[in-house]
Amino acid sequence: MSQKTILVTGANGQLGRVLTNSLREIYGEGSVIASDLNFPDDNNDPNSIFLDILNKDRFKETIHDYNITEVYHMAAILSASGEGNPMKTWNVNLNALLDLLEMSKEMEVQKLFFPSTIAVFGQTTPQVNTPQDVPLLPETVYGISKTTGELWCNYYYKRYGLDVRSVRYPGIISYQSMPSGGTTDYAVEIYHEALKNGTYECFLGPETALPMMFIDDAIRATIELMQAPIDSIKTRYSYNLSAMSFTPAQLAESIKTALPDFTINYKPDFRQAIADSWSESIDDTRAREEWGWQPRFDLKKMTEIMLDKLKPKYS
Ligand code: AKB
Repeated sequence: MSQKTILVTGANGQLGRVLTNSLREIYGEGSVIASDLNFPDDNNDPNSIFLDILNKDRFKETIHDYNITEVYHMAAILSASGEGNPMKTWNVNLNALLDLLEMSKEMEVQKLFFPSTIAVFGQTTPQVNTPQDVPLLPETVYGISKTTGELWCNYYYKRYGLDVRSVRYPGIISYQSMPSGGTTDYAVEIYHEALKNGTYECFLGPETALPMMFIDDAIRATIELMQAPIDSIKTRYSYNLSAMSFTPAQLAESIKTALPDFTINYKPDFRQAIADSWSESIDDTRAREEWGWQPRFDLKKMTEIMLDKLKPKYS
């Protein structure tokens, strides 16, 4: 067992929850402190704490009081919600990261994980097989904050030697909790609605291809990156990360193989423009070469698991 003490911010979010559990399986329950603004009413986890990351003093005290050596900074406002309150999104996604980078430099934090996203891409980016190094011109405040965050992470590594590691997550599909505030959320909602009502109204058009990833791959990527030998991590802003890419129509077809009566209709809203500004698919050669990344789940396998896991909830 390692001596590290880990803090997960945003630990009640879609990724944070599953990540916290996986880290506890590896490092032990008491070595992973879960923090968030809200937890479920029935939460009885003794290692969970309320933490508002905009409260800098409290953030600092938490790192000090728990002797935190590693932080997975998962707290963020996602693309669709972010457009509702750009200044708050900037504060949460960027200013709190800057506070954390500064605290990490001054305190005992040795390693930091920063989740970036395909939202850093924009109209200047080749949309198919988007390479690692491309001009970034994001169009959402979420994308702008994550692009800037990547640059600051790179700066703290180069200037102060802080071991910051990061991936650009695609849309994440999970059965453990509902995502909220993202443009890729349709790809989770659709499974719930298929089982509950047999039909789904999609807020993106049928041909909108986006990069996606099953939660198990996303969590394994995060942990493998953080466990990789320091010399292998040569990219300090953020790694492109890829598993699969599909459209709402293709996802609906895959659900129909198990639920033939499932129907879908399309009513694109403001999230269509956000999706249209992002990549369709990602080239993650750099992650594969530098720290051995390999996805394990494709659309077929993921659909089987999603329907299997969610079925008891609706039957
Ligand atoms: C979102 O849709 O905003 C997120 C993301 C792709 O980062 N899931």
